[in-house]
Amino acid sequence: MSLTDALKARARALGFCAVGVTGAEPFLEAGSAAATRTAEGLLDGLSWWSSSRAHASANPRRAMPDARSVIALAFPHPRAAAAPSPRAGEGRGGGLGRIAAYALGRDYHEVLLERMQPLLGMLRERGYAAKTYVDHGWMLDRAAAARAGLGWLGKNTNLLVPGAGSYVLLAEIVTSAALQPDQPLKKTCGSCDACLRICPTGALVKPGVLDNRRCISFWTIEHRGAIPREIRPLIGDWIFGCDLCQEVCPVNTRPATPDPAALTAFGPMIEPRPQLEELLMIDEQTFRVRFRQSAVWRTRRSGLLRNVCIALGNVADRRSVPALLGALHDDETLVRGHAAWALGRLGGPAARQALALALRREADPWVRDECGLALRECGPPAVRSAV
Ligand code: B12
Ligand code: SF4
Ligand code: SF4
Repeated sequence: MSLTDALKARARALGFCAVGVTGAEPFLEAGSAAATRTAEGLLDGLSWWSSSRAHASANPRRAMPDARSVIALAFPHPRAAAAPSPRAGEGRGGGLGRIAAYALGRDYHEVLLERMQPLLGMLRERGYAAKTYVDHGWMLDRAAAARAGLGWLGKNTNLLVPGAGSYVLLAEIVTSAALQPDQPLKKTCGSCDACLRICPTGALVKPGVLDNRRCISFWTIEHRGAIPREIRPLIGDWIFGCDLCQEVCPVNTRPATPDPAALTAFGPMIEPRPQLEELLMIDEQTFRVRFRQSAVWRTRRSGLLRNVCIALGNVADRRSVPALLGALHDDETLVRGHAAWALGRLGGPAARQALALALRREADPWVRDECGLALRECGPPAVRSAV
């Protein structure tokens, strides 16, 4: 068996649902697409992204000048069983949030890096150099996967793997070994445009082109600080990431059953539709225990609770008012300001009274602004008070 075939067989045995090889020459077209999109502002907001990173990420030889091949790998991640939305009046109120499927298990960077180690060992024991990339490395993961024939780039920008769909995470091994390359697939999305139509923010500005500053995934995961008021209503009940453009994708409706061993790698899953009110009450220690192993950790407690407040404002169930009143006293200004916004959306006498009180005691200028705007949104009090 050739080294290429042996590596592929081992990768499959390790739970990767697709594996392919491409040469280490730069991804010229993808690199120039990334550079153009960066220049057009479509990646604005990502503090760690830059034009030079776009160029560098298109060159697998950047960190290994003698690289000959790129092994592209796709690993399936767990998906929550489709849960029906809670009907109005059900449960104890406040509604449920939604967490993107890729974040439900253990942080995938760790899972994939672990799974790649035996492949690295196979290369290194034969004297070849080998370097791993998973997401945060400087590499265009989707371009590598597409050129190595793992799947095709969908109109929602995700890589679609035949038989497995887009609920996969991507990684690469750049190596000095000269492996047998694969050819890109000829498949396309055809006339389907379901993802473009479902996106609530219009983030998919053209087929295959995403405007980062409109994507719910960006706002709820990557953005630090306050979320612009005009974006908040569009976020719906997502509190970490967004899967809408994948959920409607017909390629994902009949995915091959992922290897149970591969799914075990992600460990116990967190709740995909957590109770929003309950989340709003978690302290730093509880957040640490509950999310330390998951990608949700990235938002820290303040970012997650900011998102929870927005979801509560969008679910707009007045039974959440007491929980939001508590959040007006949170130590984090980010949480207090977004709690005020949510109370403005819910309205009613209790929300109005709490916002008026908060306005009197609040010292932070931004939170004060949010309280004032929320009070206006609540409308005039039913009975005019003396104050
Ligand atoms: C920045 C980033 C984001 C940003 C911006 C996304 C974006 N579209 O650029 C935000 C925060 C919004 C985001 C969201 C998500 N992300 Co993200 N993200 C990344 C990251 C770190 C860099 C992506 C990047 O370089 N973008 C710049 C654009 C221009 O490049 P690109 O998207 O990689 O690829 C495009 C170009 O290369 C071009 N291209 C490629 N070949 C060619 C050839 C030709 C001829 C041309 C013209 C163009 C072209 O088309 C590609 C697709 O648009 C990658 C990891 C990585 N290192 O690659 C993960 C990654 C893309 N994300 C991933 C995931 C899972 C997600 C989410 C699904 C998470 C979620 N559920 O919330 C969403 C999906 C949103 C969406 N519809 O894309 C996975 C995608 C897996 C897959 N099946 O494709 C990746 C690969 C991480 C990983 N290692 O698995 N993400
Ligand atoms: S992840 Fe959500 S917001 Fe982003 S492009 Fe897809 S549907 Fe739109
Ligand atoms: S929903 Fe349709 S257009 Fe969008 S990625 Fe899937 S197949 Fe392609």
